[in-house]
Amino acid sequence: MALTITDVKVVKTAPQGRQQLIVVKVETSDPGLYGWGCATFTQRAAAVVTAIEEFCRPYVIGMDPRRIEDIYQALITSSYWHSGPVLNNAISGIDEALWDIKGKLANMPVYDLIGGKVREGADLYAHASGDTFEAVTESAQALLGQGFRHIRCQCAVPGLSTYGSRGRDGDRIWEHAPYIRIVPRLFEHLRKHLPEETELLHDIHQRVPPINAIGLAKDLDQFKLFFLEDAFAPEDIGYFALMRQHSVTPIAMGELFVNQAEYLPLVKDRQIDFMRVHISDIGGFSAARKLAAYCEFFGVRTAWHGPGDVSPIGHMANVHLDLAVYNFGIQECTIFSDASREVFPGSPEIRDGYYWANDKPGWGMEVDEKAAAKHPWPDQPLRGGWAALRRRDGTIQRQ
Ligand code: GCO
Ligand code: MG
Repeated sequence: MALTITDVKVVKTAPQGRQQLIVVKVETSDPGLYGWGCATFTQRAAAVVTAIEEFCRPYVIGMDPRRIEDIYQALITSSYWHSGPVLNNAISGIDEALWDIKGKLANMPVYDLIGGKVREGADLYAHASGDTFEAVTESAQALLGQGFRHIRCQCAVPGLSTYGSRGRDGDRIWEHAPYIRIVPRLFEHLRKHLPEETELLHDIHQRVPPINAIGLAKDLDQFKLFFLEDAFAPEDIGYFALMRQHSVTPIAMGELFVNQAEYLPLVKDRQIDFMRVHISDIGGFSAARKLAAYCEFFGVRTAWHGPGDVSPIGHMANVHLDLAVYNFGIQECTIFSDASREVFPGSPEIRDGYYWANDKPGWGMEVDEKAAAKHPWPDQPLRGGWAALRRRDGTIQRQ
């Protein structure tokens, strides 16, 4: 039977605070058969919308939506220069929508299309933060009380705009030296006050010179973290070999990767332990399932990026992989607002520290377009871009 793509629509919504979410709807010649995909890149959202509407939409209309891999490869090669977060997110929106359609055609959840469940739920980590060690401890204790077993802990550094704490929007000043002095003391405090079985995580967010990040990992060895994240920027991944010689703290990396040339060598050389790409940033579900299989052969576990600037459709794509991929490690979670759940019925449920999918076909999710329209993107001076972060002397600092 002939089946073609008849339209590609972009839904822009912000039901979860300032995050400018983008989801893509692919419609087909079969009335009522459509799919949803995540194309969210909040700091350059308007550029992704243009890439979808001006380039991807006219290119895929008329194609057979069942040919996911062919469409994915065609979209990549339709511009000689490719890759990068804008184009990859645009492709992801379409790619993930095609997997949703495939599941609906097969009357199966996507996790069944890729081999079926190997576990029932996706074990999660949640975020604890605060201005003092005591506040971080209380925040972690509250999460333990909600059933989480894995907690990422971040503490404000006085006077500095610290990643992962409320101090972030202050004066936009950052110095790494006080930070690397405070973090080991934070974990010493947490180990004294939290139950010993608590799994602790931390995100450096590429804000420290590479050799100091190696020193920090070494200092943290004694606290037996579940993982330490983004010790280096993608430009500095050459330092991972040295990291391995000095620390046995498990290493997570990947949310900033956009191209396989960046991440495959780290896996092959067993220099990281957790691969945590932002799935839409590498091109979507098709790219991520291949990457998961590659990682399995090298003993590297998955820990897909799951912050608030992934749409709930994107979170669900994470969860379908989490359920079906043997080498799953952990899943970062976002606690969805009520408004977000109204816009995205069927979003992953959190119970007992796990994300649960439902057994409906495709992603098992819907987007309520009327509810989405009630949450337009907010006016922002930089249209979602981040204001500069600087050292005290004025030097621009990676965020
Ligand atoms: C994480 C991330 C995020 C990013 C954010 C950038 O580990 O969850 O570091 O918090 O900072 O996604 O837009
Ligand atoms: Mg991170």
